Formats: sequence, C-alpha cells, structure tokens
Amino acid sequence: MKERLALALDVPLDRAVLREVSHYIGVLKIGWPLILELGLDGVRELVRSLNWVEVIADLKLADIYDTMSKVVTKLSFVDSFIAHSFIGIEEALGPLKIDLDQKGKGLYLVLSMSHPGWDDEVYPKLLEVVRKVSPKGVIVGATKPTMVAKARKDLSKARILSPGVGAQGGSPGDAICAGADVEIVGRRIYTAKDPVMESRAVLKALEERVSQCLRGT
Ligand code: BMP
Repeated sequence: MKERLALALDVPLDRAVLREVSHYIGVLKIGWPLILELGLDGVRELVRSLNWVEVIADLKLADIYDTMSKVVTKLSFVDSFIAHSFIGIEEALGPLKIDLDQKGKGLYLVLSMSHPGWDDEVYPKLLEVVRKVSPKGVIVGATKPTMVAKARKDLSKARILSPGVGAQGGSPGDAICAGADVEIVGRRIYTAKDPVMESRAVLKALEERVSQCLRGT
C-alpha cells in the first residue's frame, strides 16, 4: 500500500529520517518551498539518494508553453509534473503534454483543490480541459471525498492524487475509498516529533480504512 501514499516534502527532512519514512511512503512530491530552501542541486541530490516509486514536481505550472518547457527541462530528475488546467490547451497544455510524453514524463492537472476557498463551479470547465489533454492524472482534494468520487466517475482512467490528508482535515483512506489512487500528506508527517512513527501510523490508518470500505463497512 505504500505506493498509495505520497509525502509532500515542503521542508527538508534529515536524510536518515527520510530513508526510514520511505519504507512507509512510496511517492515523493516536491515543490517550490523545498527547491527554494535547498536549491536545485540539493533537491536533485536528495531525490536521487532514495528509491521512490514516483517523484512528482509540484510547481503548479500555469504559463505559456514556451516558459513551462524551460522549467521542466531543468527538472529532468523527476518523473511527473503538476500543472494548472485553467491555462487551456493551445500553446499551453497541448504542447506541454506532447513535450512530456516525448521525455517519458507524466502530467497531472489540478481539477479540484483542497482548500475552502476553492470554488468547484469551475469543475465542468476544468474537466473539459482534462478530457481533451488526457493527462496521466488529476489532483482532487482529499478534504472533499464527494469531489473525488465525482472525478472518479467522470474520469475512469486518470490517476487521482488527493492532497489534504492530516493538517487540512482529511482522514487517511477516505479519498482512496472514494476513488483516489494516492493520498498526499505533508505537515502531519514532517512536523511530527517522530516522522517515521507518524508515517507508519498514517499508512496503518490508511490500510485499515481501505480494508474497511472494501468490506463495505
Ligand atoms: P499538507 O498535508 O501539509 O497540507 O500538504 C499538502 C500538500 O499538497 C502541499 O504541498 C500543498 O501545496 C499541496 N496541495 C494542496 O494542499 N491542495 C491542493 O489542492 C493541491 C496541492 O498540490
């Protein structure tokens, strides 16, 4: 099950601690906070020092293709990128998808964010973009399992990554039970007194919840 948990590493963790955490969490999500803290070389080295199932660069790309292509070229050490879907296709997500396909990289598009200020009125419009681009997957907040279930119904093949477990109120396993593939946890783990024990606890809670919903209880 560890491949169904992602660590949002928004602050650096001690290397030995991170190694232990990776026994319980398979996917690593890195983004601006870590890159600005460690620099690109530091992040590259950290990413390469361990064997992750997938490393996702969460820069929430939202620009014209030409600019986004310059950014993704600098991050060849990751497996996938997250971009905003509202930027549209022509000269933006269309060529970005082709570029990433050629590079053997995945693209995830933001479909429904986890925070209270996000307005799901835009969902149908974003879904239309997602369907046309056909990315590897989408981001749908774990704080709204009903939106996860809706996205799963609307997109049978896309991977669904769900951030918001822990600090934002989502409970481990709820998003997966609603149809997500991966749950993303940040602060609950990296601010814990013992991030290794916390990772283990989150994985255990996720496994218990998922086996519960598989049994239909
Ligand atoms: P935390 O568990 O500490 O709340 O971290 C969640 C992570 O997921 C952060 O890196 C955040 O930027 C990201 N995220 C989110 O919280 N909500 C979204 O809708 C999309 C995200 O990428």
